[in-house]
Amino acid sequence: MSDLENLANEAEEASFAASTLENLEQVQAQFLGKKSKLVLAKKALGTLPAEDRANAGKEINEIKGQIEQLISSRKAALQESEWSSKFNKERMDLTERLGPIDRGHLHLITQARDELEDVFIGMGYSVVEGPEVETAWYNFEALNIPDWHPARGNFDTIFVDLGEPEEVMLRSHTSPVQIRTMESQEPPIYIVAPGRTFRTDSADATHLPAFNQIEGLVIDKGITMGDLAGTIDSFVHAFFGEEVKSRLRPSYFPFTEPSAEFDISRSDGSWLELGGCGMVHPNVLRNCNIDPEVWQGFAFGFGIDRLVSMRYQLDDIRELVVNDARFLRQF
Ligand code: FA5
Repeated sequence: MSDLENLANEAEEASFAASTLENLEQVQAQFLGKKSKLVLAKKALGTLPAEDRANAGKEINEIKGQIEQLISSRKAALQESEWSSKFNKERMDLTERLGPIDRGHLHLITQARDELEDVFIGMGYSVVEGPEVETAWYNFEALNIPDWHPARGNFDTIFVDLGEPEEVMLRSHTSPVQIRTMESQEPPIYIVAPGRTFRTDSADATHLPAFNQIEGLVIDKGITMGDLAGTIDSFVHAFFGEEVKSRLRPSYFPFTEPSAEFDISRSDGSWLELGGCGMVHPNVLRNCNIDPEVWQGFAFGFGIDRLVSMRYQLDDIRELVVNDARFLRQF
């Protein structure tokens, strides 16, 4: 029995010295296994005088209970630390990329284009696109501008030299998309066509050689100039707010009759020209095999870059293409 007295202390030391679960199993075998001192002692109980047996048995069981408890709490601690070191090793650090992230955003022009599309989609229009390189038929002739027509001079056209047989150019406005749409769709038609346009204009505070327009075309029965004025008014209110007014001024475009230019009011009381519009000329409808006796419509086209510079009161439209991040980041 005297051998057993220190056993609990020895087991405690040994189990703390075990640094892995595997080591601890060896400790367990050593102190509680078949060949352990405790088991041997139990077997030897029979050799004791009868009156000592009960006490000795009780003592052995107590020591056994102590050792079992020691080992099981050490086991829990080792398991915990093995798991946590495994988790730490396999863990993904999701905080690594936290902090200020410089993500950038859509360019002002793209934002405006998206918003314009949304406004017109809300009014029942669909969005269509056309090519940036056009033939004379689409850019001019079908739009009632034959080659002798002085109005061709108003569009400072950039030509592409591809040789015979056709005259090819970068489109000088988005109006050719009117023709492409009427050729491919039956009326009624309600479309807008945003896109890039090109002219030999030198860049200055209000002009760019490559700029953006958005074209609108409506072909239906019984459409009047009143519908056109009302549409432009609703668009201006939806895009700029209720306080901004619009007005139509008589003008001239070969592809519309009557034609007008439309302006919007500025906070200082002056007006800014945004675009042109009018009732689609009967010759244009006929060029697209649409009977002007049955169908009428209106068209409009305006500059998105002008609209953006008006909206954000930019002093110089060239800010939009310089792409200085310090400028762009503000919006
Ligand atoms: C046209 O281009 C006609 N196609 C518009 C139209 C469509 C009239 C349908 C009738 C029916 P204009 O040349 O005026 O028209 O140009 C329209 C708008 O484009 C101008 O009011 C202006 O806002 C913009 N714009 C024209 N040239 C430039 C330029 N160099 N830089 C920036 N914006 C420009």
